[in-house]
Amino acid sequence: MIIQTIRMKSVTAEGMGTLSVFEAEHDVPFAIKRIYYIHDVPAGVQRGGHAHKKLRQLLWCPYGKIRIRLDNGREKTDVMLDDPTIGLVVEHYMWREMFWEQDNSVLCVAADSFYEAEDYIRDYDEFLNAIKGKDLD
Ligand code: T46
Repeated sequence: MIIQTIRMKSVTAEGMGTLSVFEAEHDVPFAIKRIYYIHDVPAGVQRGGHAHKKLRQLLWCPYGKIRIRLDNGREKTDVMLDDPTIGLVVEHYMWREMFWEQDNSVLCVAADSFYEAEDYIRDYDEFLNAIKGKDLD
């Protein structure tokens, strides 16, 4: 499975912290239409458990530690988001599960489309059927 990550540009000011930035279309391989974030999550919680038909997203964790399990129907890979300067590109037809490894870790997401409930596949067997015959990475 090909895992695409993006390292953000970071500017550190001595003793004053770091500013990290990515730009839509320049650093992220799509135009961004929606930003959301998931917060106030206790450690041990699992979210996700779905794929998208069209949606492409960039996930990053500005604070804490979140494990992302990606499953393309043939293989599964875990990616640990514990570095605020790393973004993970999650393409369509990729089953994802998110595991909160640390209290109050924040998951930020930049998405290429507005929210559409119909774009979700929330049943794993339906996901496996949907990817049959598709030429996906
Ligand atoms: C994803 C992972 C990484 C909205 O009303 N608008 C929105 O833009 C979103 C993203 C969600 N919602 C509603 C839909 C549900 O009633 O918020 C509720 C929680 O959504 P969900 O259970 O899908 O949350 P997660 O954390 O399982 O998944 C979310 C995204 O939905 C999903 O696209 O890839 O984060």
